[in-house]
Amino acid sequence: MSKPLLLVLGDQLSHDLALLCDAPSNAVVALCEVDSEGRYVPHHPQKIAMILAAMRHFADELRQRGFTVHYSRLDDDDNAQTLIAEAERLAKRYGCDAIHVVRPGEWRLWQSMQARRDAALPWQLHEDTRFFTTPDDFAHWAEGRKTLRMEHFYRQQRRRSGLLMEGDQPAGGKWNFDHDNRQPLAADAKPPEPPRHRHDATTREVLALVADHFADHFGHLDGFNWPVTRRQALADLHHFLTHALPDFGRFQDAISDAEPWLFHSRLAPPLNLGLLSPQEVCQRAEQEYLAGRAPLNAVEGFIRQILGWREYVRGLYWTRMPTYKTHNHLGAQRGLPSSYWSGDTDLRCLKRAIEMTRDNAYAHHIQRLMVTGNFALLCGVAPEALCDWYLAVYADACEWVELPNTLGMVLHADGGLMGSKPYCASGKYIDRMSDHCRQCRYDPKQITGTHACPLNSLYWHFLEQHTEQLASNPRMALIYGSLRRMDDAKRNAIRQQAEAFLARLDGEESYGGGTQRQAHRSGYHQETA
Ligand code: FAD
Ligand code: DLZ
Repeated sequence: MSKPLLLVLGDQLSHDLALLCDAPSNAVVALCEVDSEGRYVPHHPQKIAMILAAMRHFADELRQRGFTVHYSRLDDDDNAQTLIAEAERLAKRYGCDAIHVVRPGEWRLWQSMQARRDAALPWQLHEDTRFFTTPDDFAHWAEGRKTLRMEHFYRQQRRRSGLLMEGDQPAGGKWNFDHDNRQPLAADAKPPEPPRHRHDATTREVLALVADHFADHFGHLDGFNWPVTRRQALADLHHFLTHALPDFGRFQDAISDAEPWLFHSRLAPPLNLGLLSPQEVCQRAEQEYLAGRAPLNAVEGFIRQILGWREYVRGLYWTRMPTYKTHNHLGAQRGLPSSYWSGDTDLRCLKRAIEMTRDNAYAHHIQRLMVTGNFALLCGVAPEALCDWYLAVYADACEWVELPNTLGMVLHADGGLMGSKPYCASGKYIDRMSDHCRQCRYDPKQITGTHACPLNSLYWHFLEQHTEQLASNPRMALIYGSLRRMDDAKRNAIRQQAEAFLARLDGEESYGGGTQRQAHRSGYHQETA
């Protein structure tokens, strides 16, 4: 009788994983802590601790449910320290004749597993059924379309799922309530404090292990408060629905100098790990609307992020890889500024986004898109360098979701497949949506001079540099009209201001052009070696 090894990865911690539901009684379930997964980019210690603690708790739950489980610990002497090698070692040890695994969240692993389908010890890959859509569903939707706009995909997702539908019409008569969702933080708004999770012996042991092994990585473990069990994740979901969802919509785009979480859910890590399902999260949010406890603009905005954006970027990733990762439409070549690791910058908005990232392994969407993302876009940071940073520093980072957001949405490197225009912005945007500029040494109203906000000259410089690629875009017509109307003296002054800033940036140590990036990525190709 066949005896399978069922490999459960660190972001597949769901009891309804297809592999576990259909497991034969002789199956051995393996969860493997391995050094290479912690280092192929220098993951934030909070992210590593969250994943390893969640894996250990999940393994205990599986044993309680009667599964035979092998758990490889990071410091086991015989640990092979890569997922492929460790799974094959365990399969041999337990006399298994095949290794089964659900589609991993990153192409590099998927590719190395696929390559072993016909090996003497064959790997068998199973579809991940924990999303609203499979990559095949997305490919079917995309077939024959000239553009792949999220908004069109999202409408189909609403119809298919029935979420926020009244018959065949969207609840409230509109698909999208975003025009109500663009307010800066009101002075009297009080974002709720996230609930604190108790660290049991398992979590404490992992925190000590990670502190010991990954002390050289960006970030720290102080205040670690990510959920590591389904029970803790459900507590976070309940807290969000009760205390933050009603204001999620109107303050969705707000940025604050002091408040890291605002009215965001913090649910991406437990969703991506599998502790929560996207279906249950969306259904619970819809319930709040139906019960009259949260307004439609908030609930629709929230559900769109999960039912729309999350599924859409996953579909793009799996249908466009591996070439997607190589796109660089704007020819960006600069290394990652060293301030992304040190937080050492005079731009208050950038400094606070990086500090919050270091302290929490979290920054909300608008910080990622319009602060760290916008600055990198305007400076021409190379996609690979920026993608590696986002993949490393956030607790929720996984390539299937990180790559389209960074390469496509932030850097416009896919040439507009994902977004019809780049999200470039000057200091004026940051001033409108945040309270950073009041505490910054730069003035968002000045374009040139020692006090001018660097984002202003960088913004015009970016537009000028990319006239060929962007000026014919109808959505950029207005801004290119303003650029054309600028007199030569002003244009020259702006160009000089931006180039002086970029020259200073190039003088600092940067990451992404060569050896430092290679060092951070060592181990990246170990699986295929
Ligand atoms: P909320 O603001 O509360 O949103 C609710 C949920 O919607 C999130 O938990 C998430 O599951 C989903 N969501 C929201 N926006 C997006 C989006 N654009 N794409 C996909 N899902 C979305 N999200 C990740 O999960 N992992 C990543 O590695 C990641 N990298 C990103 C990199 C960049 C450059 C940008 C601009 C965005 C990235 N995002 C990523 C999307 C988004 O920023 C995070 O999902 C969100 O900030 C997580 O915080 P939250 O749970 O409080 O989200
Ligand atoms: C991110 C991560 C880390 C740090 N460590 C492990 C690990 O030791 N074992 C494991 O199974 N998974 C880990 N992960 C998550 C994997 O990197 C993730 O499963 C793949 O990137 C595919 O999404």
